[in-house]
Amino acid sequence: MRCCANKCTGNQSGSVLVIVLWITFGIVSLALYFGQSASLELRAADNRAASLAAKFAIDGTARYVSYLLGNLSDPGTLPKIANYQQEQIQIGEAKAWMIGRDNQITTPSRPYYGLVDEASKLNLNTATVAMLELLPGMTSELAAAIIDWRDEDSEMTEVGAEDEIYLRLAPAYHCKNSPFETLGELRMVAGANLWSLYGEDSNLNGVLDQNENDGDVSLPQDNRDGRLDAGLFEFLTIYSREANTNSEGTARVAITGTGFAQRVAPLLQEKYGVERANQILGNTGPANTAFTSLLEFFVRSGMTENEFTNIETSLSITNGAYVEGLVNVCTAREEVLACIPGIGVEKASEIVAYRLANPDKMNSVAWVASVLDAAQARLAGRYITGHSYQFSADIAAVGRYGRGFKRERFIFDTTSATPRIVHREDLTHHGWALGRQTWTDLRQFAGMTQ
Ligand SMILES: [Ca+2]
Ligand SMILES: [Ca+2]
Ligand SMILES: [Ca+2]
Ligand SMILES: [Ca+2]
Repeated sequence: MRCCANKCTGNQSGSVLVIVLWITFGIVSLALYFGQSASLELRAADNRAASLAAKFAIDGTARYVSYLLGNLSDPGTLPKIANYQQEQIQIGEAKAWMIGRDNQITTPSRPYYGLVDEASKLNLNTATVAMLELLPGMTSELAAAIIDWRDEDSEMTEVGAEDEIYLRLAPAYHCKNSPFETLGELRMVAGANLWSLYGEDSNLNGVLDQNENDGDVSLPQDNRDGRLDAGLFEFLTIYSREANTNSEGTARVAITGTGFAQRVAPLLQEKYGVERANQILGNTGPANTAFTSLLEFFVRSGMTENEFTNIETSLSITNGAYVEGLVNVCTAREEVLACIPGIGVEKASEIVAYRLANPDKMNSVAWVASVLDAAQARLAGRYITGHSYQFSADIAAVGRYGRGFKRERFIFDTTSATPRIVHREDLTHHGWALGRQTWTDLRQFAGMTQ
């Protein structure tokens, strides 16, 4: 019996031990769970704080850009890189970058930082179907559908699209029949798809990122040829326009229509004296000659480039309030220049080479006459300008330790005295856009400070 009692006591002690062990295990698990949860909560709060800091950095950088554009020493030109800060802009614990474009390089492997000139692109609302068709990645169907989308009528062009196409879609919608108000609207036009709009540049940073040059290993699909085959978003804008006033706010002198000589004479006399003014007007031909562009006026006037550049922003080819959609020949990339009649693929590379060799001339359209002959200049003139008044700031920012990545694009219009933000768009969903090196640098910095 004693033996049995001892055995029972031993069994009971064993059971108690197991229960105690289970309870201890439970308490430790709970402590670990709450510890882990608190740590995750802390991390999430830290990320939220970083992303808020990044957002404030973007807003701060946008204000900086607004100030910069409101105080340009040379209005109508893209600010020189040396004159402002465009990368690693420190705002509190956050840093911001302006993702730009180097229009002299077709396939950059690392981001270029700076403001982007919207007039360096083709204007979706004014480009002709022939010009649109020449863009890389464009099809004749999409080019025709773009014209049908923006024109008032519902008469379908041969390969285009009007209501009868859009109303058959699910969900159905109407053809717009009025100008594009955002570039993103292009997604709704028949024939547009991810490939035609983005090409290989899935994060729209103008850089050939690793996943954009690895074939099908990761999205997007790409041809792994070491070149960035950009989509239409890269080459198009809807914002380019010039006010029909000069930098002092006075109306420009229209050189179209009859009686242009009487209108231009006072300006020429004021700048260059009566004798020279008469010479210039003598060169331009009969008093009622109409010019289709400032470049044509320059070519026929026999003025020197300097003489013309001094009065260029006082002249205009319209009586309207604005001239819409001219391409800035001083900043446009080769693919855009190739779309312009009179320039084309043949002359586009010569234009780019001339720009590189003559950076000091890039505030006028006059130098183009050194690259094109008179007939080509006459064709090209009505589509080009030497000035820009709309700039985009594609601002990316990170908070503490490189966390909380955010990105927004702002379009600034400087045609009035105070720059206005005419469009603002969140691009964060396109993912990391600052290149591999910045990613590595930020991670290393985080490792050292954490
Ligand atoms: Ca239409
Ligand atoms: Ca890219
Ligand atoms: Ca890929
Ligand atoms: Ca490629």
